Amino acid sequence: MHFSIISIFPSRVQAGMQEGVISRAVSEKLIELNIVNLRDFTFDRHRTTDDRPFGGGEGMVMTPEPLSLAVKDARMSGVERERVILLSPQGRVFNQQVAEELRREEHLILVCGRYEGVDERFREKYVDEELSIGDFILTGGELPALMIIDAVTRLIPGVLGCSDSALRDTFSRKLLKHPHYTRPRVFEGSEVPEVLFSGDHRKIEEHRFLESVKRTMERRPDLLRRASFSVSEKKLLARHGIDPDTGRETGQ
Ligand code: 4HQ
Repeated sequence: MHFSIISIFPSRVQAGMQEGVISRAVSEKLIELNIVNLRDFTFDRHRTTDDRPFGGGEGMVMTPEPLSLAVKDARMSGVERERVILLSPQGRVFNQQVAEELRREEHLILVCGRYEGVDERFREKYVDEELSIGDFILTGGELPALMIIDAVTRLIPGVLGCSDSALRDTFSRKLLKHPHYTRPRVFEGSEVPEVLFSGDHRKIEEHRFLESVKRTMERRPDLLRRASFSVSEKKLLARHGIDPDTGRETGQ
């Protein structure tokens, strides 16, 4: 899979992917990254990428010409599934489902805006989709682009060590993860739950499942309403006095 990132801060984008899982995915040729310096597509002495807004008002707007030239330059011949994504708080909110959808593309061109945003005509003519990573305002689209590359890359087969660990993750099953424990067995007076030493794998799985449901109920009840449980999971929840729909203790 190919990723192109268009930015006026190419070194910051580079720095954000220099170690860990993503850089390994690059060296193992599971993904290819192409960082495009937007200033390479300016022709004035100051290499300008922004200008004052028509109609007046605060802030600067990114001019459409360099952005359009950078997108045309990033395009690859022979690639059919290509998507130009603009990072912006006005976009569809990115989540695990969107990450899975993007994984099916061959080439993502991620456009990182700065200032107040980009000229509307660039958006209309070149952008396939706007994505937001959440309801807050950042200084630029570079971190959102890195987050999207990270979330999509770990879904590519071979990127994570354990082949199916991406599938068991928190959001593919719409439940939060159970608590994790490792050594030491006692930390500042707190012990690891006894059941985890029982060697009874069925009991351990049941314990973890119940902890997941309880956490989800406490922290993200919105997720629980969308979770679906198997017959045996429902029975287990009922045995522990938990309503499978609300996660609440039934008191029975
Ligand atoms: N910005 N999700 C403004 C974001 C953002 C977000 C990126 C700030 C674009 C022009 N991007 N620039 N939230 O806050 O993606």
